Amino acid sequence: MKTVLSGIQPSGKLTLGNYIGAMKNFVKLQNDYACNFMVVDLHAITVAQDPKALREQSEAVAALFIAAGIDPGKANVYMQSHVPPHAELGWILTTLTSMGELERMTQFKDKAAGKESVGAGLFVYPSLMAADILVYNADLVPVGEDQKQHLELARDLASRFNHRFGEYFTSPDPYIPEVGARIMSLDDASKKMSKSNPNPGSYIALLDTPDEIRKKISRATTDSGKEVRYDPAEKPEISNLMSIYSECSGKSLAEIQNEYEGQMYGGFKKDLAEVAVSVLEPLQKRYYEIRESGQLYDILAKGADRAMETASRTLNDVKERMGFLLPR
Ligand code: AQP
Repeated sequence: MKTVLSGIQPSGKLTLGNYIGAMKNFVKLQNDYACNFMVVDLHAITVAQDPKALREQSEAVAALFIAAGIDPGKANVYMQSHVPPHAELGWILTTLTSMGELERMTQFKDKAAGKESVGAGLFVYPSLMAADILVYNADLVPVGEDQKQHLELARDLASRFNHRFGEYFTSPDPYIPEVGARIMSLDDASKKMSKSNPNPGSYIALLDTPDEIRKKISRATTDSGKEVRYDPAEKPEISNLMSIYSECSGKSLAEIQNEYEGQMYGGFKKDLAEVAVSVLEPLQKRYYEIRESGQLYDILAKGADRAMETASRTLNDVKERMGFLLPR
């Protein structure tokens, strides 16, 4: 069975962007692949996190994985920091990464823009992400469009390692959805929807109440015209809302366009809000059940134990190939 690896940072409230771009695909893949889905807490600390908030958000992300439909009996669900080989292989791969490669990362440029001081962790984060993937020799990585460049680095590091120390790592492929790979911000369609955006009106959080969802969608910025037409270049804002509609309803963009032909934005937005609520309400119900069940830590421990078996083996093999003395 081929292997899948992906993760989500507990760096804020998960958004509909995280769900559509990543989690929906996690659920699809779990039946056909050996899946590892992590809460990537080591990545989250590349920007400052309040300890209490980090704990709460970590539990929330783990519970949302399961609420979204990931079955911990099929897929390993765990905390990245509970499997130490991630951090150790991350350091090893950092030593194989050039400054130039990291300087070219657009996500780093975006996150560092306008900041007086930027942590070194944010800069080297793509090497840690490469380690996350390579430590399981993952074949497939379901991610949103924004992670494509980081995945390219993972492929380059795999082949660099293989070239220097002998064939070992598999070259991972990205698995990016055709629609919804980049859900944009509700207040500015030139930026992606992001959980760390300081304006909560810019995103729909998976745990927003139905009324909050309705309010946010009704206030979402729309293009100056009137037509509900999919045209990301000319009508980026309405196109973004149509992508969300399509992903939440299962209807194609063409079907949605036909359905709303000749209608104004108002009616479309009202329906979109109900479609989003119909996806999120049952997910939220499951989420609160899981949080109350007291089973979360047990699920995370089992997931980490299973992941650790492969990860520690890989780390030993890597060290041996590189000339480290292994403990006897
Ligand atoms: N807007 C988005 N559209 C589609 N996919 C998205 N993803 C994130 N935002 C969108 C995908 O969600 C997965 C988890 O992302 P992450 O938490 O590791 O970090 P991120 O990509 O930096 O996501 P955020 O929400 O923007 O977090 P912050 O604000 O903390 O940086 C990834 O597969 C990502 O592609």
